[in-house]
Amino acid sequence: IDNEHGIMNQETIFDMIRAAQCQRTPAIVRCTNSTPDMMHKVLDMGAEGILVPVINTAEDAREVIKSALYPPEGERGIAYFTRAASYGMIDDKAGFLKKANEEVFISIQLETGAAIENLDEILEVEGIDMFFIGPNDLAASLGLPNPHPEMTKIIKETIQKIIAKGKTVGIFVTDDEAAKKYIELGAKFILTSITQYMTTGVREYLIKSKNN
Ligand code: 3PY
Ligand code: MG
Repeated sequence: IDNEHGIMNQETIFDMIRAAQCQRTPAIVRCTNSTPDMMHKVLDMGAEGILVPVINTAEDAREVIKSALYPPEGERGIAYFTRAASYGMIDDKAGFLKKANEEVFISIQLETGAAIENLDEILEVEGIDMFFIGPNDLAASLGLPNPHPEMTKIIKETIQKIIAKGKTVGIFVTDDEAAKKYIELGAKFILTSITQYMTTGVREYLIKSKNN
């Protein structure tokens, strides 16, 4: 549920989380930024996880962990009346906090030259479940077009480094070829946007209708 670039208010995000879960699909919300209030809100709504953009340093990554976990591991504010806490219908409060910390899916986006430079330290941060590469921002940050052979090399090396640390990689793709390529390289989480499939279809349709 993309609330970095998607246009949604909190109620819409809440509905989308519930709709996903009705289909037994875990809901992961891409936050607008790394401010704690955004993460707290969507986790209180009952999202299974968060994806946090533009993480540049190990310190940034640690801040995300702090926001996503309840004490003692983190600083997530506690409320037992939220949807995440079954609206107060829990008896074992300590057990609830522990389980929430164990189960929350925490992922961060590596999408700047700084993140690539600091990758080794970022990968040392305990508790990040997935390291997601954002090729568009990364290319812009490095002053490169995308696609570009240098981008391909950097992305491949980044994927290899993440996997060598025993961690999980995710990446954004715009077509099935790229998805296949990154899955072969070891990516386990593929993010895409439906809009481009619609616009590609519309373009093909317009070309065909012009030719007829
Ligand atoms: C990027 O490519 O920068 C992304 O964040 C993809 O979602
Ligand atoms: Mg991005």
